[in-house]
Amino acid sequence: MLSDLDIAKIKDLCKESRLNVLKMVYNAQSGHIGGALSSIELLTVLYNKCMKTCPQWTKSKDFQKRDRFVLSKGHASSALYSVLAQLGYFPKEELLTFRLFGSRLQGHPVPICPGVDVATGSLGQGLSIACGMALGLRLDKNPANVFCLIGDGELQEGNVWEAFMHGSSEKLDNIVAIIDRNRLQIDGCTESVKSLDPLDEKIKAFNWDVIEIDGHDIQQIYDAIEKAKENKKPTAIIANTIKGKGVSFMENNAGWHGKAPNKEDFERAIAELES
Ligand SMILES: Cc1ncc(C[n+]2csc(CCOP(=O)(O)OP(=O)(O)O)c2C)c(N)n1
Repeated sequence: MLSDLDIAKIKDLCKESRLNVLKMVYNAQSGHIGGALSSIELLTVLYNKCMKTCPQWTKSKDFQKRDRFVLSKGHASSALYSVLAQLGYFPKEELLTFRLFGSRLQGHPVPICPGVDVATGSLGQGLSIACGMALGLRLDKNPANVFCLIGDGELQEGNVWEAFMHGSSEKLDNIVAIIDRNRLQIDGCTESVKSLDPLDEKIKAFNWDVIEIDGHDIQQIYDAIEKAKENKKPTAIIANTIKGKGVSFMENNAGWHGKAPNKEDFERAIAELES
């Protein structure tokens, strides 16, 4: 159970990350806002309260013990970079180099960025990579866990379902898939592009346990991840979220999937987030 103080601190971090995402995408005049904003609470709780990892471990013997994270929906990189900067993986000033030539903070994550283990962005691949990592850790008798954040539109890639099949076939109990169920993809509603429901039953049929939560509720996110870590089966958390969460005119609007705001939209969004 998180204390009220913990929850207040996480909320402050989330607010700062929403502002960072806006500033990064505006400054670069390119990037993906909607799916970054929907995943802020998930990433913030995961990294600050659930994952065993720390930037200082990079140079120490503890490095191999770190929990791993795969951002399968790599286009939400701005949200991940904000969380990593808050934790001290690199200076916060570097956030404004997002998507610039030569920056460590590319549009999609690459391992030159401190805290990033794997290059992602080509949708559908992350859960397979995460299963491979989880299997490798088990073979090494390493108790670390692997977490993988997947978009719901991304679930339309067949490779994800091969990975679900593999995870249960190998009885991986050290992997947690978190699905950002914002119900929108690049072209509109997931249910009209290629229907996913009943998503929980489909994943259960692949012999994973499923926990469904409100993906903006900090306590629910924490409880679900902690339960998944203890589970003796691979677990998927379906996190119901709102694409563009926090900015009224971006919420539930597929048009803000991959569009940079102009000056007027940017100022409106910042004013809303700061109020
Ligand atoms: C293999 C592949 N095809 C297409 C794209 C382009 N693309 C980037 S994001 C996106 C939509 C993803 O939707 P969803 O997984 O629901 O992401 P979210 O709504 O969480 O941003 C697409 C098609 C890609 N990155 N990779």
